[in-house]
Amino acid sequence: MANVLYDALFAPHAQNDRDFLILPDGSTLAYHAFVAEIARLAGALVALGVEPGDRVVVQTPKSARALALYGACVQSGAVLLPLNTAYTAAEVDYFVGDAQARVLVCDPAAVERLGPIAEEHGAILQTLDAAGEGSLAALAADQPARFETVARDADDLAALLYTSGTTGRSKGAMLTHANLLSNTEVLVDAWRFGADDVLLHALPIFHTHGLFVATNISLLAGGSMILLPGFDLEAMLRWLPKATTMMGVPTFYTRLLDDPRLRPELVGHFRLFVSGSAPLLAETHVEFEARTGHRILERYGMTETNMNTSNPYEGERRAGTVGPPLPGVSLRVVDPETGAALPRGEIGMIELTGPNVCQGYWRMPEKTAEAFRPDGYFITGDLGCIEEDGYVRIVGRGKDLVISGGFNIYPKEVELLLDEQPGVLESAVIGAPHPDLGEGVVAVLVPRAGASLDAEAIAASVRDGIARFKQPRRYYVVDELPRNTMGKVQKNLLRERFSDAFAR
Ligand code: MCA
Ligand code: AMP
Repeated sequence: MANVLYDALFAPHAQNDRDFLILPDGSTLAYHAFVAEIARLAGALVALGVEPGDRVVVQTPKSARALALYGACVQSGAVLLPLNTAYTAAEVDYFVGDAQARVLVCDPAAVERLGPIAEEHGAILQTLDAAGEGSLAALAADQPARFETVARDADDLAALLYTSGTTGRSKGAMLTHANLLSNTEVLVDAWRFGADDVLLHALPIFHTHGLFVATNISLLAGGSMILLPGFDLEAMLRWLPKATTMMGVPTFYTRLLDDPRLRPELVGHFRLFVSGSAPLLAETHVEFEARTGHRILERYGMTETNMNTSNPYEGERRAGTVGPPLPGVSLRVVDPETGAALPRGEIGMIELTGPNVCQGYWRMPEKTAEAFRPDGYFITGDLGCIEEDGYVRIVGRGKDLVISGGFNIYPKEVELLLDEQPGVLESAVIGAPHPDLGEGVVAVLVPRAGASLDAEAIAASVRDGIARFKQPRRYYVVDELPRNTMGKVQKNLLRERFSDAFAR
């Protein structure tokens, strides 16, 4: 039976003897073995009662089996909901409840924290650890290496990826089989991926970049991936000579540049370096070329839209731009107030449409309606312009968002928590330039009359509420927040004032 994504990405490899994964200890996993593992995991999901369309929430360390679990969700018709491993129990609670998960897969070390959450929401708890072992692995081991693929159409959901809103709760972007496959096909072609490519994979597998862009492209092209648990500089330097391509957030590149061992000999054989998820400074682009001879290919994407634009493989990779729209993507820049299209060169809101754009937000029709124009264009919240020759330049964000090391932090969520702290009248959370992470999280606090604030005590008390990467790394106390005549906090003034919060 037809299953759009499975048939394109996984089924063709059922008899493929070539290596798909190269693991940190040097061992390899052949394509056919990966497909068999997917079948066993799909059998395990069905044995647990998973039915087509059910949500499977996964918060596990990165491993070959965790990656196979993505394939298993596709093959069994389930909807994968991957979660950042840094999320606290309170955060996981929301996702499991909102998505009405059938299964929650977590690290065995998290069972005590997450067991009650699974129980409360009627989800079945399973485990997978960093070695890919756990109750789900044990269940899968008893399943056959073949699984009757569940039929899924182009418009059926493959994944729910949550992104926070500028106000209020996190929203699940509904990604269909067609959304994911169409983008993969375009990127394999645009970036010339082939079966001889070896991709150095150090990104997390709970976000689009590591999960869909890197993995789906490798699968469709039939290439292999060196699957590292995360970004470790020594491991990167060890593995770079064995790879031909790498995808990373800008922090990957600045960290490599900070090491004198990044020399042309190390990467002379490389075919392609891709950067995305956060702005790559033009100086990083220039410095990387000077040090290695490679021009990083920068592209622009979003959880809701997959990849939208890309600098060309052949042709000029222009520093400070994200390149023209990818084939099939129609992109325009409009006046944020009126929605009127702006001429080339003028800065406004970036809006786009194409087969890559998600179907809206899970069970939030009003949020979906707000995110799209009546003619179907998705409002990205990013500000930019289209240069005369079609290259897109992102110049800022119309949405209140901090991107730190490629992770998104929505200030509102942090501010709500800070405002609850004793002695705090109000707060503003901003991003300040950070030498390693691009932006770092800064909290500006206003005390209640007569109160004196203890930043350390406040930092300690927000610790269990939100993931570590969202927690402010600098606290400042001010008498009042700057406001415009409408009473809105002028964060641009705060960003200027605290721009050196993380100065080297
Ligand atoms: C780790 N920490 C962070 C971050 N990561 N703090 C702020 N921002 C971060 N991104 C904190 C930890 O809590 C810890 O704090 C300390 O830093 C060290 O943790 P560790 O895990 O050792 O950090 P790391 O391994 O050095 O990780 C940094 C990293 C990682 C390599 C930049 O965050 C990363 O892999 N980021 C990639 C994110 C990504 O894939 N984004 C794509 C999403 P403490 O020591 O105080 O406890 S966007 C997307 O998918 C769209 C569609 C797109 O366009 O691609
Ligand atoms: P997310 O919702 O986590 O997928 O983050 C998407 C956001 O990351 C976009 O809306 C942009 O603000 C930002 N982003 C992604 N790629 C780039 C890039 N190459 N340059 C600048 N910003 C980027």
